[in-house]
Amino acid sequence: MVSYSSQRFRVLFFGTAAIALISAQAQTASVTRPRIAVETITGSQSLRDGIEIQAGTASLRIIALRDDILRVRVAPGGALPEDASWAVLAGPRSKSVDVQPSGDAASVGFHTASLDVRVERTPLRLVVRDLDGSIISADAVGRATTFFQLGGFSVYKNMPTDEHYFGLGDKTGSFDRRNQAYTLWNTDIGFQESVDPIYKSIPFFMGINGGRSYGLFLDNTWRTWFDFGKQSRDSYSFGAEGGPLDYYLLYGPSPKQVVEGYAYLTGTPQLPPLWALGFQQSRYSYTPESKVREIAARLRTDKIPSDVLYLDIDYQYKNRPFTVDPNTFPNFPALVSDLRKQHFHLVTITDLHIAHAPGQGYAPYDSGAAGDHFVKNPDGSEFIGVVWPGRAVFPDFTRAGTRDWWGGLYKKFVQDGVAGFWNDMNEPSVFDGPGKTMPLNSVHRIAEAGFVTRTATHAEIHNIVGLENARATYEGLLKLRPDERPFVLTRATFAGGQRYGLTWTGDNSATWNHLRLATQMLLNLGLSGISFVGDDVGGFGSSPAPDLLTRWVEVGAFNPFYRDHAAKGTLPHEVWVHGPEQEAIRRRYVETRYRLLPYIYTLADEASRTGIPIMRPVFLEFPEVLAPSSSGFDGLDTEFLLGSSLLIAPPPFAETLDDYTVSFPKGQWYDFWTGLKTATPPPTPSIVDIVTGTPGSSFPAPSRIHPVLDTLPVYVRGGSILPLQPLIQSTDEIPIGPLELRIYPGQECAGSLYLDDGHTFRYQHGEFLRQTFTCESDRNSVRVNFGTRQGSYTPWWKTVEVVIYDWPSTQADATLSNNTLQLKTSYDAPRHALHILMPDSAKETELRVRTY
Ligand code: MIG
Repeated sequence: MVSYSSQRFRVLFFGTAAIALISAQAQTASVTRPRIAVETITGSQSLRDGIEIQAGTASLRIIALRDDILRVRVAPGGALPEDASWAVLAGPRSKSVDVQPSGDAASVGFHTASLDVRVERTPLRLVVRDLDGSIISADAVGRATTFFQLGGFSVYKNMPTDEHYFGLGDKTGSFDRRNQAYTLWNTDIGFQESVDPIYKSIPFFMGINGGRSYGLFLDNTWRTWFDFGKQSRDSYSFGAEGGPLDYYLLYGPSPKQVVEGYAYLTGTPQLPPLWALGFQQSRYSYTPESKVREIAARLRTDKIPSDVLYLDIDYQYKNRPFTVDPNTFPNFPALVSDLRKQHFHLVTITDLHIAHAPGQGYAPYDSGAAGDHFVKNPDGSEFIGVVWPGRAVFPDFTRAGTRDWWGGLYKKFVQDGVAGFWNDMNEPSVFDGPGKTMPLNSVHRIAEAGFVTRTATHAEIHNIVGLENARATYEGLLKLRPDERPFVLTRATFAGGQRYGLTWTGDNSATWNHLRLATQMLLNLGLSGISFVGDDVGGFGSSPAPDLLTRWVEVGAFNPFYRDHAAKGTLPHEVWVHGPEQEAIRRRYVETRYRLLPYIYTLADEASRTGIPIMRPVFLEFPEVLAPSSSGFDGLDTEFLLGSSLLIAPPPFAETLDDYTVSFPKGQWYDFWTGLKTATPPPTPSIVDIVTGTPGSSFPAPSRIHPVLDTLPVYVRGGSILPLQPLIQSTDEIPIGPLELRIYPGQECAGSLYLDDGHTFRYQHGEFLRQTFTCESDRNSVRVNFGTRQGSYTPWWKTVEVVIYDWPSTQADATLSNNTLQLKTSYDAPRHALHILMPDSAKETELRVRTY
């Protein structure tokens, strides 16, 4: 019998009409389709770069894109479906490496330079090992591991007892995804702690087990699901309601390598403008114009460093995207330019729902209808759904021409000087639609390089609407302002969304639990390729108590995207609203953020080149904290790292006054605020401890902390070199004074610095500054090496103030390798810190400091 599904793939060759017919059938006839289990190998052929396998009517193809990345495609019929992707870049999909075929009576497969890939013949099981023979990933035992049913599929894999799972974007629930199950279906919902699904779908996760990590990315845009041990204790599983079974296995072994492999496939984030890393103030909604001016003025007079203000939907005329209400914002261009003079960048919201307003002179509708850019009903008419403007239509972002048209809608706003744009409601949210979105049989018409030109139901496209909406905005802005880095903030997205801008976690609430939850959500987003992420500081829904807002402003200062935002109807929650005492604390954290911008921007550059997130779980830098023997490491889901140097340890239950424990990863740590070393680390573990894996033996003693509202515990890894700048009130301001380089002696002491003009693409043509630093120290001396500077960008500083922590005495001899002069030093005794002022140098220089 030829299965229904294999017919479905065969008809691909007959063009779009047949596809439309079959997919229409797929929605009605699914119940009658048989289940096809992929159970026994019936044939196989080695390929230069992998293997092709037949299993009854089903077929499998496993290709080694790199020695450490496999692509696995399985189809219920003989032909694989269309090779196209919204998430994986065409480059990596088209490259592959030579493999060495292998096989025996029990299995067929191949080796790459880092993996041993075998498919056991019966029952059919894919087992991937490293070259030491340790299993990285294996299909489940004792059950059918892959089957097709009802137009979709399910895959079951082994779930070792000690394996941990991370990723899937900003899903709620616990940090480690183990023992939880998730649905990926972009949904507009004011979420709570265990609400699923929410706004984004990123079908990528990482498994970590005994120091070995791998990633699995399911490249499928339909409604998908992941189950890490809810359905079955010994296996995890994933599947989709339709579309191709097409997944990638990425080998580490370190978690960082997995993250980099995922960025190789789906792209690294764009380097945002520097101002996007500054403090941002928003509200639903600041209106009228005078309110916006008042907020801007207050930020400046209160000296709250800040860079961005937002206009939420109420600045629009009748909530129509790409309009401005002439009553409340009568002189919009003047507002934008006045704010700019006060060093504010303005970001305006532009939702995707275009008001259905034919014949009213509303150009977005008229031009969109003329260009046939809107999603259709099955009968060919425009799909209309109710959202903020009332009845609205929805651009079909799967059409390159539609994205182009959409991008052009920004022209006037860009001319007026609006700096960035905010794409909300792009799940898409439809107030009167089934499941608060559009019907699943709404019709998209894919017209896109790399894809067969065809229709697709909303069931297939739903999860990528936000991704392609953000892309349309991003690419449109690039066209309108080719030498400015676009700023796009999107709520919904899919795998690969990092290519088109920033995202936030959506409608959180002003509760302590949401502040706590945000950390795991942002960490998991970062592990899912999206580095530039934040939450609504203070909580979107309801009004935060003073202490809660203060804590939130403190923690947010160390998150990548830092924006205070609140819902309509809540009390104001700008930093000053609870009086001068609270404001003073909050100001100190915003100021710290600005002083740290050289470090944070350096991390942004690293993220844009490698995909390594700015905000990192402790295990990304210290995978051993997940080892079974380290069960003593608390704080995995509440502590986080900013880059590799800063450890942030918010109180896990900050609403209480209880002491709590800060767990330190291995090495020496310093208090960021005092510069003092934390309690001496315990002696190096004995060989007996190591062999028996005594819990916690490789970590310094944890610290008991009493939570104090004005202090967020932040620590610096010994061996760090941190660049800081003098305080500025916005990123427009050129800092006055020396660059500060803080040296925290310790093992493998190093740091780096990246700088450019902060907003153009000239950095891609050499106009940047990159420098690395190393240091070596012993009891009596520290040597700091300043590497040769790369790039042609001229920095703002003329002098460098080096601060060496843990310095033992007032006495110091400081000289440079290229100069015999004694440098001026001063000693900050309470902080054990030696300050040295030295001239800036672009050439390799060594600073030598001795005590006598
Ligand atoms: O239905 O534009 O998540 O940040 O303030 C609410 C108004 C629509 C939801 C966004 C929120 C924004 C709000 N929007």
